[in-house]
Amino acid sequence: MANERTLSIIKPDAVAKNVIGKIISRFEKAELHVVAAKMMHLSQDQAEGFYAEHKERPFFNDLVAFMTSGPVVVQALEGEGAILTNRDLMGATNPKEAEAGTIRADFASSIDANAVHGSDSAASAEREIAYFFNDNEICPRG
Ligand code: RTP
Ligand code: MG
Repeated sequence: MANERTLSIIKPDAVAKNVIGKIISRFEKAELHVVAAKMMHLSQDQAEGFYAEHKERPFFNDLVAFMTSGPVVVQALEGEGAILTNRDLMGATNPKEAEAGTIRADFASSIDANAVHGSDSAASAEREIAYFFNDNEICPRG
């Protein structure tokens, strides 16, 4: 598998539950390395731009309201097959359908407050990492 980068967001519900470390620990155990990170409170424009692909979906306004409801932790993760590895660690979008032991099964409360975001393809990962980080904010592994 190729070395890849993916974008992860620890969403406002998980930050409020004080499980940032527990979630990042799952990435580390799966050999995903944090190569960029910042905590931020997204503006309306930042959240709308980030989720632009969902603009026409019925849940778009709720999604943006939720993502701006409190601080998030945005990270770029790097590792072998990082995009799929992260999606596997996250589990299904709806925590009721997420496999036991996944981040969403363990920490998410609902389909809206579902603890984490992860890029779903190489193209999304590239766009999403560039959306939040300048090149000089990414620290490649030594
Ligand atoms: P994410 O983008 O946050 O990593 O989640 P995902 O790929 O698993 O799900 P996606 O289809 O991209 O949807 C983005 C977020 O929108 C909310 N959602 N609500 N009410 C609904 O039917 C519904 N569907 C999606 C979720 O919070 C999802 O994470
Ligand atoms: Mg998605």
